[in-house]
Amino acid sequence: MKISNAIRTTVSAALLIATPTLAFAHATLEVKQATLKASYKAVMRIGHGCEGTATLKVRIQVPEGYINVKPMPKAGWKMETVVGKYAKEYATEHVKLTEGVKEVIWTGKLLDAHYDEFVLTGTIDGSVAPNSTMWFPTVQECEKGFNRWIEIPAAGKSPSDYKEPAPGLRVVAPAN
Ligand SMILES: [Cu+2]
Repeated sequence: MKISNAIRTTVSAALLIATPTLAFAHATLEVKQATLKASYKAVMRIGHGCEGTATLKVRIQVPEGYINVKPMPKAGWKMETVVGKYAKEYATEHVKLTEGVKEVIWTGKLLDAHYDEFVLTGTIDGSVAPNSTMWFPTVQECEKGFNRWIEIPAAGKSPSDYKEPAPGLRVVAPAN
């Protein structure tokens, strides 16, 4: 009895340790919650390459409502942005924005054995629905193959139900 309990405890402890590691392995956002009408720094964590090969390109799609986005350049990586029209006009404190960065592409090399982060800053517009999730579809192009982190969970499902879930950001209303 005592032994089996000890084993069970060990197994649960191992699971507790293993779970964050697994989540960490995909392309994931470091901070998974943001506040409406506030700035948000998106740190995309790339935990591994594709089938053991190095990542040569990382493409991050910027969700609608994440406005005034500026990507952070990375030493050793070429960075490109795709600028396009927003679905609507956003009124910020200073200007009205009708277009902005919709996608960021970094080209370089990240070995499968290594880890790196790709960073954007911007603002979560006040028109985004509170308690909704904004998705940041992310694609890794590697020496061999791709990882397409673009699966958006259907109603009632969670990202962990999918093999290549899109990184998600929970948006909440500001505290009163
Ligand atoms: Cu993974």
